[in-house]
Amino acid sequence: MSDTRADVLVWGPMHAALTANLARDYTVHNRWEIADLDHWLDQHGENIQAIVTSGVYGTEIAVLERLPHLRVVTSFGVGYDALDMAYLADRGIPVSNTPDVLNNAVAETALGLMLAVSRKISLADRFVRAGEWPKGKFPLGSDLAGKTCGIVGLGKIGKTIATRAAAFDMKIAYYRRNQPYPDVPYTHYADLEALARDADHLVIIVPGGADTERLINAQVLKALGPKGLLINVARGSVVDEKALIAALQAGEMGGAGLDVFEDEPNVPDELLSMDNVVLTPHIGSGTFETRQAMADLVFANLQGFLKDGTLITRVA
Ligand code: 8YV
Repeated sequence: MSDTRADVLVWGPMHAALTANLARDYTVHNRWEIADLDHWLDQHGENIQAIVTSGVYGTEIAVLERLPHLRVVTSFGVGYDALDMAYLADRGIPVSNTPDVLNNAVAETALGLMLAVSRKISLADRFVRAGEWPKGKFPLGSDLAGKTCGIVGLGKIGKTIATRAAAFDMKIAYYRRNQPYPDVPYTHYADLEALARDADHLVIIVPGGADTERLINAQVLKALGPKGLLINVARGSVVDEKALIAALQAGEMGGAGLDVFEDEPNVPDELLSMDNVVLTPHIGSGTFETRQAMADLVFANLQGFLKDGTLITRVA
């Protein structure tokens, strides 16, 4: 079968450069534009060789089962918890993601949220816009300097966050269940609650999925204490959102900076009304430079695989 006009199923709207590259080289089918998917799968399912999806869109086994000649899944994003990895592995279908190219952007988002929450920047902006400034003083914030940044998930993005937080003169500590990493200078905690107790900012950057589901539970949030701040740039699933709301309502923790949520794009009403919480719409990797690099990497993976079976950044 010729690889040049391979049939590719695209799961949801993608970055414009990726969309243009796909349209140039392949026969593209946009899943979200297919009115009768069941009928379409009967007609075209057997032609599909590749899927392009994202860490947000994921996959769906009921659709994958109707693609008997599927050979590869290329995903936009580093996290692949929304993809049916076990099912794909059973069928021997490899998956690629976009690691590394987004480390800086996600780390910058984490630092941005840390600053926004501790210096009340979103609240200060609302204060000025509402004409409150002439009427009185804005409340004080807290320094990052001298505080402890506790990182949950010291992978590549976690380390990138660590170097940036260290540049703000923060002390760096991290949680790892078992042994410390041999090659990092930061303080290791094998006990997550102990890290939460000692951290001023608890920054979550572990992969999503069953292993980390609700890792940040009521006990961890309580351990953070009334001044402790939670920063989540990982996945909503990692934090028990109901427990988070309860801890914030009870004043058991100081505040939160959240880029990810349990049921995106829906954000619980309780959070919307809290002034000590900064909310962003999953913008961790959302910069021009990074999204372009992610788009290029997805395309390079797809092209490489369909040409000669090479996946540059293969997950599994
Ligand atoms: C999204 C992310 O994938 O990389 C990840 O895991 O969460 C993000 O980069 C991206 O926003 C999908 O559009």
